[in-house]
Amino acid sequence: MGFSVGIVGLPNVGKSTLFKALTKKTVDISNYPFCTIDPNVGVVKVPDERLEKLAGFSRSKKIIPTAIEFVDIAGLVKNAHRGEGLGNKFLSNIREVDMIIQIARGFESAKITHVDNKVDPLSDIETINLELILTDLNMVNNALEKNSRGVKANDKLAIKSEEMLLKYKKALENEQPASSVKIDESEKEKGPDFLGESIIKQLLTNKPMFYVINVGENQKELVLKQLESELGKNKILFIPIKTEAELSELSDEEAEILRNDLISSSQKQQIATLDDLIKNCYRLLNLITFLTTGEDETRAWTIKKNSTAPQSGRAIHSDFEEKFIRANIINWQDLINSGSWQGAAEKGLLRIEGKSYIVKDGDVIEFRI
Ligand SMILES: Nc1nc2c(ncn2[C@@H]2O[C@H](COP(=O)(O)OP(=O)(O)OP(=O)(O)O)[C@@H](O)[C@H]2O)c(=O)[nH]1
Ligand SMILES: [Mg+2]
Repeated sequence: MGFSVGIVGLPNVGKSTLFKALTKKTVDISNYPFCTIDPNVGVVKVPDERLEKLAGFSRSKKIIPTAIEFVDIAGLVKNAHRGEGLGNKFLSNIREVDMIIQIARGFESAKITHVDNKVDPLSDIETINLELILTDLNMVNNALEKNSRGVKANDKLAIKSEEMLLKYKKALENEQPASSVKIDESEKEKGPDFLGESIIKQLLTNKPMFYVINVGENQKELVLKQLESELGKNKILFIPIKTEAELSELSDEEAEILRNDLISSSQKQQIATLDDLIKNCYRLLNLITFLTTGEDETRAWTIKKNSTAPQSGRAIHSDFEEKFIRANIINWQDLINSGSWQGAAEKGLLRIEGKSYIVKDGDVIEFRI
């Protein structure tokens, strides 16, 4: 199961610099059959401190982290929704990803031109958000038109579709994202032919998104605070992308030492790292990790929150879902604290779980089929 994150923003804001820095944390792609091979797609490992510890416990020969794909999407310009600057192509690249990180420029530089000739991250964000909203509005309007014949013929599903699409049209016309529309679950499931739902799934502004402000080295704290209150604290990360790109050439330990030198302690509170960014994507996608461990390898697997044990098994192999009988499950920390599998079993910490068990983050699992 692969998840992908699109890097979106105006031209020249640091998207490719961020992409290159992220792909320094790249993984051996042969372990991830779901991955796309494309120069604009990078497969990036999800940092997880538990893996080393668990591998030490099991004396594993290999550690295989879980991964997310990042897609470097070319810069959008004003009127991209009308096809300006190859807009249609780039917007359709966004349609394919599971979530969006939107980059806005916070750094000053006389050498690097800004498309609007001013450094104003909020205005960058407004421009991009409006393009995404207008793209969605086009899509909803086209769907309404296509649907109108069914409505005229009094088709029940078409009438339902229209009701639903009109809610989205109204929000988008008010420059609100599709994600702001609240839809009752009972209104939703109308079968695969229900046009309304299939369109809504494709809307760009329905995807999870957060903002990354590419800050300069000496960014004023006050400016950051103001952005935070405008956009919402949990929707924004401040990252000095160029500095992080340079640090990504170093080992994690060296990078941490230099980062401490470069960024003052008062700023450090507000400044995020690439690892923070990756973890934030994971969180917004509602993903959790379960682990497998043995002498050959210790490995992390990505699943959606609230997956059952058989559904989780599918991350490894479809047989683990289809032929699932039971699973032996223990929290990773409990396993290490117990000193051995045997010790964990004696303490009653190693449990046998059936088909309806909901897997938790940090579960170590042995599937039985
Ligand atoms: N001074 C400074 N320059 C930066 C920073 N981040 C990126 N740059 C520079 O800005 C220029 C554009 O960066 P890119 O990463 O290529 O920008 P982009 O968003 O991918 O641009 P497009 O692909 O054209 O949309 C490059 O010359 C970078 O070195 C930064 O934090 N500070
Ligand atoms: Mg670029």
